[in-house]
Amino acid sequence: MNGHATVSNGASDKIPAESMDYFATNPQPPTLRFHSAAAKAFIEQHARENRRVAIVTSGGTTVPLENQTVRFIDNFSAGTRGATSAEYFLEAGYAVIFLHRQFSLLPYSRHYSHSTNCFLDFMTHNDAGAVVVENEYQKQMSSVLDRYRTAKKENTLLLLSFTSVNEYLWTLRELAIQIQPLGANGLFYLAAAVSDFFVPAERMAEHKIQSSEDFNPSHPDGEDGEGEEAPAARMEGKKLVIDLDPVPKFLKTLVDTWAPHSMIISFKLETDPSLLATKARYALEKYSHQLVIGNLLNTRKWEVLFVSAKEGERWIRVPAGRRTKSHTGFGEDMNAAHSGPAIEIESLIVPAVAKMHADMIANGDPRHAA
Ligand code: 9Z3
Repeated sequence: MNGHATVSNGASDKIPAESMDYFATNPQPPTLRFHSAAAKAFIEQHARENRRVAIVTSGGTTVPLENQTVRFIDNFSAGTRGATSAEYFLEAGYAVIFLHRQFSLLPYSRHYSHSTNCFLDFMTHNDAGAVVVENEYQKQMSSVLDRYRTAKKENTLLLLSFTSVNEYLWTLRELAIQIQPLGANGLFYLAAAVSDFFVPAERMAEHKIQSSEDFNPSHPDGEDGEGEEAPAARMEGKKLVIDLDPVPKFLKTLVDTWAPHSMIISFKLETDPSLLATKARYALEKYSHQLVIGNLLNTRKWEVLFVSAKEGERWIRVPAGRRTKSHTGFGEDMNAAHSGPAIEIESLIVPAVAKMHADMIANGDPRHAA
């Protein structure tokens, strides 16, 4: 199994030992049982209604440096890909579990949140003094509102949040186990920007790391006086030194063990264009799932590379003149020559994914062919 040590897990297949160790040594977040209960009820409803369920992950994960967290490592993701894609999955008839970084963009409200599109800029008073939406935004806002209210009424959107990479991993595993009864009707769309490195619980400082040497415990030779390991983040002289462990490769476990019958779509993010296709192909081979969507940091809003065993490689692109850099999808076309309203790339990605999923359901997953 790609060089992973494995341990037997009784009833199920083999789980890479590092994944087992992770959950044995890093604490279950307090939110897990609420998330689990909410997901169970949601999945049961949609199983009864024979609806496909997409688990969409979104936003960046934090890596706390202290248990009582003051400082943490974070990344750039605002959750645009995830929040936008979730809307298109709903439009395609899926129920969506939106596993997102707390305070990142949300489906529907993304159109009017954060400082670039504050909802207050869309409001005014009418003659009677009531607060109303400005005339020019009525149509747009009414369409977003209708879709939002439909999702609420039909209970097709479940919002679950995480902050740290630990919360993300525990919740992802829980959702994968919960979604198993749906078989091939389940889909994972892993758009969250998950940290590759973390501070393991046993090397996490309890309290705020003191920047002043006068208030810091010393850790000679990386060990403290009592033979315990030094915290992963610590002061050495005047420097803050952080040594992180790699996050185990959970995609392998997700594909092989946690959700072997779901369709799994991972994203591969690169900054160097010459690496993107190679790294996406490598991920597909390594994890043997259905689809890798490659994207580059600087062009991710208008082009992505689909890499799958079934269809090979193909680029999906928003035509020049229809591109948007905004997270709202309205206006802000970056090109001087506009040739029509802006197109969100997720409106092209999600239907293509849904079609591959429908084919997989109709024809069976080649991974499970005898
Ligand atoms: C992505 O590649 C997403 O498309 C983005 C979306 C994070 C670029 P935004 O939130 O950005 O819309 O601003 N997500 C996955 C990135 C990732 O961490 N992938 C792992 C990797 O590249 C593999 S699962 O190694």
